[in-house]
Amino acid sequence: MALDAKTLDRLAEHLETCELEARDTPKITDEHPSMDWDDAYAIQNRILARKTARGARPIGYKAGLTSHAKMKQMGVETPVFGFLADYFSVPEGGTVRTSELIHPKVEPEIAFVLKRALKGPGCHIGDVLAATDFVLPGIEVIDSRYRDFKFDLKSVVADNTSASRFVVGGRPRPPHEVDLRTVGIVLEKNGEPVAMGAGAAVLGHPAAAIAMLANHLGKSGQELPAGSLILSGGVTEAVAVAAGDNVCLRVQGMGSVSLRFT
Ligand code: 0L1
Ligand code: MG
Repeated sequence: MALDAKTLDRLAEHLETCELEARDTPKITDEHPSMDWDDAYAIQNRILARKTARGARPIGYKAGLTSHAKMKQMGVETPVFGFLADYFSVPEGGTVRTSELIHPKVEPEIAFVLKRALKGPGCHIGDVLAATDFVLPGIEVIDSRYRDFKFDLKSVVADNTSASRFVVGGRPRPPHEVDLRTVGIVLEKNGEPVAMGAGAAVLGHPAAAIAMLANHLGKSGQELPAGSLILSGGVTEAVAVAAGDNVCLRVQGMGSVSLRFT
């Protein structure tokens, strides 16, 4: 690690305050260019610890930058991982207040819910499918705390991979009833299709993102617990939203899920 504990604490407090007060900031590597990957995940873990100390509950994980469309949009090449806290969750058809966010964008995703714990290393797509209870449509609302979404990967990891809100719903299906590679998705904004794709856009198979996450956590002796909800990453590039927008994600054979922004 390149940063000391005091600096990690200070950066976690800074980024979480930006989240809670909907304020943007320059990317943190501008001031700490030597920050390494362990520092970045240590800051993210400190943000989680701050939230749980105030009574928030971790309910799952997310993989980000798992599709070529997203990687190209952000000019990066590696997936990243973050956590989901209970207050990120919005009810199906529910409302997101844009006054609580900086510059939200939405991503169409396939969500997984596990019936058994998953632990890496060596976790593969087959393990993921065997441990999955059901898959369902999800819309992630990302809201990077970095000014104009200008960041590098380590800064993004420290900022909990831009996680802010999400909704899941539609028609949950056991994973063996759906071909997650060919499943089609359409994201609509205000009734117009704005992005479309197929599950294979996520690392060839969305379950591959979950396997990568399990292997990543396995490096530090952690597992994905049974019951975890995991967002596998945007199938398409992210779409900017503003107050007044209605967003709906339709996933072939899995119904639809929607959100509105006020
Ligand atoms: O979920 C995601 O793919 C977001 C990863 C973080 C980068 C961004 O803010 O787009
Ligand atoms: Mg995402």
